[in-house]
Amino acid sequence: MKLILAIVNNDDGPMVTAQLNKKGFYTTKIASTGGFLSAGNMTFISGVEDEKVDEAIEIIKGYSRKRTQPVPAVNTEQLAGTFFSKAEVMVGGATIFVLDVEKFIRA
Ligand code: 2BA
Repeated sequence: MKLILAIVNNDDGPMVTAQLNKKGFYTTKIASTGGFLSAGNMTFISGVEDEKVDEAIEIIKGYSRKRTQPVPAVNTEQLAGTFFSKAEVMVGGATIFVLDVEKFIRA
C-alpha cells in the first residue's frame, strides 16, 4: 500500500474529491495553506493499493488545472537575500507525493 499526499488548488478540490469517490478511493481532506502565496489549498491523504496508485494520480492530475496567481506583497525581511522579479507564479496542477506505507490499521 502507498500513501498519496496531494496538494490541490481550492477551486479544483471539490471535483477531485467527487472523482476519487466515484472511482472508489478513500480520501481525507485537510484544509492547508501554501507557504509561498499564503493562499488556501487542499491536501488529500489517500491510502491506496499499489496497483491503483497510477489511477488515483491520473484522477488527481486530470482535475487539477495549472493557473497563474499573483505573488502578494510580502515582508521584505522574509525575502532578504532572495532575488525577486516575478509578479505572478504558475501554480499547479497538483503537487503529489507517494510514500510507502509500513502498516495500515483500521481499528
Ligand atoms: P505555495 O507554497 O503557496 O506556492 C505556490 C506557487 O508559488 C508554487 O506552485 C510555485 O510556482 C511558486 N513557489 C513556491 N515556492 C517558491 C519559491 N520559494 N520561490 C519561487 N516560487 C515559489 P506549485 O509548485 O504548483 O505549488 C503549489 C502548492 O503546493 C504550494 O503552494 C505548496 O502548498 C505545495 N507545495 C509545492 N511544492 C511543495 C513541496 N516541495 N513540499 C511541500 N509542499 C509543496
